Amino acid sequence: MREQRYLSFLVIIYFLLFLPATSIRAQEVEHEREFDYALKSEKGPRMWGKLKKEWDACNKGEMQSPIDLSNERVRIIRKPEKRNYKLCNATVKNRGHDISLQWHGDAGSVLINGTEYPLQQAHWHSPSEHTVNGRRYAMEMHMVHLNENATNKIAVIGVLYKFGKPDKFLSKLIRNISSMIDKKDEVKNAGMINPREIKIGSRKYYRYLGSLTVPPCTEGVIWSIKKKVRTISRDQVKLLREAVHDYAASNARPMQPLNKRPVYLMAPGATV
Ligand SMILES: *[C@@H]1O[C@H](CO)[C@@H](O)[C@H](O)[C@H]1NC(C)=O
Ligand SMILES: *[C@@H]1O[C@H](CO)[C@@H](O)[C@H](O)[C@H]1NC(C)=O
Ligand SMILES: *[C@@H]1O[C@H](CO)[C@@H](O)[C@H](O)[C@H]1NC(C)=O
Ligand SMILES: CC(=O)N[C@H]1CO[C@H](CO)[C@@H](O)[C@@H]1O
Ligand SMILES: [Zn+2]
Repeated sequence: MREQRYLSFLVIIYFLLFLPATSIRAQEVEHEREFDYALKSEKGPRMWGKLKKEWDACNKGEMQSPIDLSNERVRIIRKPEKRNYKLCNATVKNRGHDISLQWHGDAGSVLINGTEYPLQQAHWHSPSEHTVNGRRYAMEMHMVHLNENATNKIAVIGVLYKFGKPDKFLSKLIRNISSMIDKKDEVKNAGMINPREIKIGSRKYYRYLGSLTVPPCTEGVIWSIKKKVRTISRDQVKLLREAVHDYAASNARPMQPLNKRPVYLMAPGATV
């Protein structure tokens, strides 16, 4: 009798102590990794469209990003792109799959074909997602703009980086990013940041219609990839890779089919 009591006591203790712990741990793992970048993983790029119904476009879409930007299929068009950015309060967030800089309030906008697209956030991918004539670069930054009233609601400006001198803008964020290594969902106040400080370089850029390069892979994204390749130091790339979770240390989505989409090289001014 005593022994039986003792046994049920043990069973109860077991349920109280261990089961909640294991189920919470399982949830955390689940929560940490909605998708990853390993080609053969069950949550890898080839499976994204099957993981959730809302992510359908990742597998079924016909105008997905990234793509290779090759000279022979680029058509030249002269059209200026106007950027009008403003000083604005920002936070740095570790999203697990990348580090993002999010502006809160009016950070200004970019004017595309007569429509204003307010700036929301910027984030980094390494190596680059887009390639130019088959060449992949060390890093690619995306500045994401959103106008919920427009037909194409999202406009992304992309900048490519090769190894060289450190990027000055990223240097300013080093302390914040270093403080959130491998801490998913960590948010740090970055203070007032003017997006104009992000050096973008040339006025020439590639323009095509694509998608977000992470789930839900939403289509109708107006892409502007700057032609000028800027530089970033090896330490900066290393830090950004260390900061995100292991499953996203390399967070570039594989190349997507072009499907006969036109790609333009926009070259305002007299020379190309
Ligand atoms: C910026 O945002 C942070 C956190 O949201 C807040 O504490 C701070 O007061 C804001 N600064 C300004 C100048 O609005
Ligand atoms: C620009 O806007 C006009 C009308 O608003 C539209 O007809 C045209 O297709 C747009 N061009 C591009 C490249 O989106
Ligand atoms: C979208 O439309 C709403 C309502 O007219 C307006 O308040 C908002 O500023 C518009 N957004 C943009 C980005 O133009
Ligand atoms: C934790 C940390 O390094 N926070 C810094 C983030 O950047 C702002 C602006 O430079 C600093 O004021 C914080 O101390
Ligand atoms: Zn991106």
